[in-house]
Amino acid sequence: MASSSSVTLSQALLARAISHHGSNSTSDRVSLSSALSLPTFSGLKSTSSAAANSTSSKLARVPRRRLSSSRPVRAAAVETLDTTTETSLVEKSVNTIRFLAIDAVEKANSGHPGLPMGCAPMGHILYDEIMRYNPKNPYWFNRDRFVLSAGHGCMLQYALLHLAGYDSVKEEDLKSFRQWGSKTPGHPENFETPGVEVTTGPLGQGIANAVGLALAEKHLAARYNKPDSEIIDHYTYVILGDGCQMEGISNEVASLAGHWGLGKLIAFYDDNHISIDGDTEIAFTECVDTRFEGLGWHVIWVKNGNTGYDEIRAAIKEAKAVTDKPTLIKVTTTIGFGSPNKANSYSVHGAALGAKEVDATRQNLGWPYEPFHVPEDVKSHWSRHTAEGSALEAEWNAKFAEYEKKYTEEAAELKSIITGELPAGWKRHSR
Ligand SMILES: Cc1ncc(C[n+]2csc(CCOP(=O)(O)OP(=O)(O)O)c2C)c(N)n1
Repeated sequence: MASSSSVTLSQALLARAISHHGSNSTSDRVSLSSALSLPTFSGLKSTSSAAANSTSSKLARVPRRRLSSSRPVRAAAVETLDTTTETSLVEKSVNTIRFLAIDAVEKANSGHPGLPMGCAPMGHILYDEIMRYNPKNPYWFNRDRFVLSAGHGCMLQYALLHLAGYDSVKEEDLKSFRQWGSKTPGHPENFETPGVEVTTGPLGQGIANAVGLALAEKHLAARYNKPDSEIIDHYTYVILGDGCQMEGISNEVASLAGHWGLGKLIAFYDDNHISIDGDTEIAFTECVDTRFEGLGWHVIWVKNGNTGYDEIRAAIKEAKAVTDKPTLIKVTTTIGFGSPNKANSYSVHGAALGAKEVDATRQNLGWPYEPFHVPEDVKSHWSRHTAEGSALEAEWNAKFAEYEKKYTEEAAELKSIITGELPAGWKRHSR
């Protein structure tokens, strides 16, 4: 069982967050009680990658690498997939993410389907295999953080929160995408949607916030971790696109992250070569890799972000092994992956595909389901995150209770930082 003090800590966190969100709903209170139940710790499973790669060779080509002195101009892509290939669970989950995004944007007749369709594989791996979080308590303190710096692609984040079991993004919320007052606004808002860490949309801002989150982790770890208890230990993951890379602020914060050696910051650069106006060849041809290396980052290139699940997994493993530098994983993807006539073009960046192209994409990816449908095997695969998340939090609560016994002063200080409550008698001390 969690100690009463760790329960108090959890409650304080949740209460503060709920009041911050202006919500006092029953579902939030239910979330708290499930967050505090303590099922057996089962550890995180990873999905099989062998099956996932079985169709890779048949899938679409990857855009050419940017920046060499003789840059070739890419031809517009037309992707065709062999739909008779048996679909593995990972691919099915990835396609679920793609179609939730396609369907929500279609229903709203507004939004950005291209990024979620291209980034679904890295999104799936992050939320299903890598990140530690508790969907029933989005405010568990030692959770991994995720920031979608390319906030326009927010249907990616909403689909992931939905699959992971966050109460903030139910099916009806996906169906209310971009509607007034919904939990799924056109860009992620941390005060609207529990599970969204920071508001993003202005390009470059998210990566800046992510640097701040990673800095906070490093600072708190340095101040409160003890040789026998790493009480602060979480990663910050971020997805940014070409648009974020073009913004000056992203370079400034990347410089600071490199200077500070933020080893637990892992950024995925969605290198899809398309931006709002067309091919990046027309305006953005710098070598991002060498720039980041110059800023003190470890840089990895995943050449096949569309279907290279193992490549993505290996890159994350390598990134975690580099503890003294932040890592940029450049993931080359195809924007609008799976759309036969719009993939790899700016037309899929910020507009609904249109009924005809949605049908063609369903055909192309072999997706026989109705809009917003999550296949049972995908649902059941993801359902384990609720128990696993509660177990992770319970394990941390127990660790904190031990820490508190040994390091009373530090624990009190840390609690005060986490909850924002000032220590008793602070007025007296401030004079
Ligand atoms: C600071 C800022 N300027 C302009 C915009 C408008 N805008 C939204 S998305 C976008 C293009 C983003 O391109 P990219 O990151 O390549 O996204 P992708 O095309 O891959 O979806 C722009 C210019 C913005 N959101 N923020």
